[in-house]
Amino acid sequence: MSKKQTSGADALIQSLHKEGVELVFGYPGGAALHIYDAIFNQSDVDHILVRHEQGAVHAADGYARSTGKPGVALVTSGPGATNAITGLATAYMDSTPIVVISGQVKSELIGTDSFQETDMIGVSRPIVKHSFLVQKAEDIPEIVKKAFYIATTGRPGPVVIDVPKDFTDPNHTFEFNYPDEINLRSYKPAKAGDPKQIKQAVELIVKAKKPVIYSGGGVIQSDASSELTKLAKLLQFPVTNTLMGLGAFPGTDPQFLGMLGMHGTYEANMAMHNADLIIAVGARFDDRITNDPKQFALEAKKIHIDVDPASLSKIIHADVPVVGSAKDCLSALIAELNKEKLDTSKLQPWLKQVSDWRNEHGLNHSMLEKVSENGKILPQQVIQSLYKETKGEAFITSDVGQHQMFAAQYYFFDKPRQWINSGGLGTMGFGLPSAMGVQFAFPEDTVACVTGEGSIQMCIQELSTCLQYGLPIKIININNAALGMVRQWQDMQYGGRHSSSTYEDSLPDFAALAESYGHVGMKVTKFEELESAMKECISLKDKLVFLDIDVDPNEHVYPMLEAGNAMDYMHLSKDKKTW
Ligand SMILES: Cc1ncc(C[n+]2csc(CCOP(=O)(O)OP(=O)(O)O)c2C)c(N)n1
Ligand SMILES: [Mg+2]
Repeated sequence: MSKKQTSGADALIQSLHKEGVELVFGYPGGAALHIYDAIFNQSDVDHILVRHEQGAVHAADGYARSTGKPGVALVTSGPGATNAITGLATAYMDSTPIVVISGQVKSELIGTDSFQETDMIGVSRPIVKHSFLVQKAEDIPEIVKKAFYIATTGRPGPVVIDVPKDFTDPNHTFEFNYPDEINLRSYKPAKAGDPKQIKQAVELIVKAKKPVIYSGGGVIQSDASSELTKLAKLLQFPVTNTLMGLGAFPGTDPQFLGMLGMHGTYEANMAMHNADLIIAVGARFDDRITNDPKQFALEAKKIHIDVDPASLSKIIHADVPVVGSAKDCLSALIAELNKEKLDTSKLQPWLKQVSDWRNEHGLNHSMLEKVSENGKILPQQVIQSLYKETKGEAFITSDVGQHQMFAAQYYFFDKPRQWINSGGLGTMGFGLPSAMGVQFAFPEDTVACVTGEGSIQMCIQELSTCLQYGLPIKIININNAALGMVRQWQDMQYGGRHSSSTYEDSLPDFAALAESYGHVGMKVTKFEELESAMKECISLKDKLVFLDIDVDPNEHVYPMLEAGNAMDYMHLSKDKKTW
């Protein structure tokens, strides 16, 4: 019996189905219309119509980050493709596995400045892990197979498939075969670490007196949280997570020091600065961590475990570089350590020191207990109230700014994939669409988007998507009537000159705006109203609630590293610093 004949468009959708894709987030247009018709004619793959292509890519990204499965977005050529660029860069910087399919003008028109033509491959080249320009319809199944393999293996990342319209034409059909395997000669991601390096790592570990484990997003990406926790428990070493790594080690565990870096806790940054051994796992020593790399943790030996060999010794010299997935390398390390007689008693002075640092200048985690001196709601109190009402179990997405840092500092993430934010690119506008991706993947769970009145306006059109698909996201708008993080820098470094960081009374009534989109809008201005409003917001299980909370506009995020110095140079409050 002869196999079914398909068009390129049908083959594309069937290939997605073969990859286990259930949802595609997208927005149609001319060059993608054959693909949209193919979607209409089947029921294996659902399409979610967003309101802006940036929203589609962030939604696919949020889906990928929360599930560990690749997310998929579909856009048309030209403006559709360029609108997807910020989403691609966001996924690239945080190494998330997504596949973005862009329609392209007919192959014969490429290079002629035809209507809605953009060189998507060229424009996206520096911000994708890989890209494919389809050359004939028959290649589509193999390209899809390769795209998903590349996006999800090694250091994950976004892959673009640019499809000229003629290769999806329903009048051209061929026999559909989905390959079982593909062979990519020049791409062989490393798995387990080299046993010699693992042995060297063990030698450093058993000698260490002042160790710290510094783990990042790579641990979450490789589903290595349980191995990381096992290692930390075995060794009794303190653990700090990067912004991207929060949840990889339980946030409520006493061994946890909190986040490190620019707005990391005092104890995490002090532990890093004074350590004699740093075990870096799935983290890349970026500038928000190291501050001045020349002054970074000078006394510490560094073991660096990363799946991407290009990350090793890129910024900070690795005494023991270990290339491989965090999961496999940590398992190998634990197995090797189990052969040793470990003496944790020699760590006691160090653990006491770390605990003293925490007692001295740690974050105050009981701010809900009393109203602030000026009577205004503090942003930290909003996060604590959210934590309390969601029992620490919600998925939290965030935007970018002060609210993001407060969420990272004050919500304790006990599980990986619970905290979804744009750490690398720092994309305002990420919060709401990424929450849509999470809510689609976990329809029964509470998904809250912690945002600011600045960020939410960057993708606010997605409120309409949320109504169409009944997504009951909780939007927690920490409204300080300013681009708060910009203003904080202006306060600290530009003599308080607030150049274009406030809005001159031009903000919308967010609660009314949400209502006009068909959702529930609530406004909170007084501390006494905060907890009951939060309770009501979270309890409205089937509704999107936009909770707009006026907070003290003068609050800053602390600690904050002093630029150009070592990690122990921290501002602790408006009038206290460590030097
Ligand atoms: C797309 C984009 N543009 C500009 C910035 C620079 N930026 C970082 S934080 C910030 C202010 C964010 O304001 P808001 O969302 O109200 O958060 P807040 O800091 O007030 O909590 C800006 C403009 C960015 N990160 N992303
Ligand atoms: Mg703001």
